[in-house]
Amino acid sequence: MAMLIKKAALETVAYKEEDMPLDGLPEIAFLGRSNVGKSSLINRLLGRKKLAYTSSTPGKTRALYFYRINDAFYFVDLPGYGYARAGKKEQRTWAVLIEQYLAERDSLCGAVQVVDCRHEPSKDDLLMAQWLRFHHLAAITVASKSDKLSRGALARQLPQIRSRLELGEAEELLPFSARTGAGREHIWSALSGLLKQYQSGEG
Ligand SMILES: Nc1nc2c(ncn2[C@@H]2O[C@H](COP(=O)(O)OP(=O)(O)OP(=O)(O)O)[C@@H](O)[C@H]2O)c(=O)[nH]1
Ligand SMILES: [Mg+2]
Repeated sequence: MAMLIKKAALETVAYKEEDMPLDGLPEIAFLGRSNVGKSSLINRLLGRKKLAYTSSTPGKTRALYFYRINDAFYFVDLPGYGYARAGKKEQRTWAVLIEQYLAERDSLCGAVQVVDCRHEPSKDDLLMAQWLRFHHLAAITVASKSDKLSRGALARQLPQIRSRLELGEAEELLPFSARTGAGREHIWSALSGLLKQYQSGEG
């Protein structure tokens, strides 16, 4: 069942660690290549069409956007990686900020890695998946833009994505379309699981 969203609002746009919220609410980070549909996924999950900024121009999300939900947890929309047209220096600045956030943030309870269901995951996608596993960060993988493939093509694509990202059998790979909303409920139940796991580990 989808979660009931009573409140959802942008709390903070963080360009550095000092900008991030201090209230200790659990956070779920959304990761993936630029233009893969992270912000669209957030909007669809929350049932708010224009909360997270989306664009057909890649590389638009350049900071960490903290969305506070039901005064209970945050969704954190991270800048997309692998955006070639950003300068090298700018790419490094993002990489440091993101890596520091993922490695050190105490209130981070899980990550959603988004890949485009139509394409073989990139080297950056694989590195990110391996990094998350290495750091024992609970993660689910979402295969976005499923409306762009037929059912058959999607069914053929999913095992390939799974194998390329070296996902174990117990790890979730969930197809999703921000256009139709298909897959939304499964993602919510996985996210509820991450939040519960975190809350039970805390006390
Ligand atoms: N058909 C289709 N288009 C989608 C879907 N999700 C996102 N898009 C489109 O893909 C483009 C990028 O979506 P965003 O949500 O802005 O992607 P992002 O990952 O947040 O991108 P950055 O912020 O640049 O890293 C937009 O034009 C969206 O409308 C989907 O499920 N289906
Ligand atoms: Mg975005």
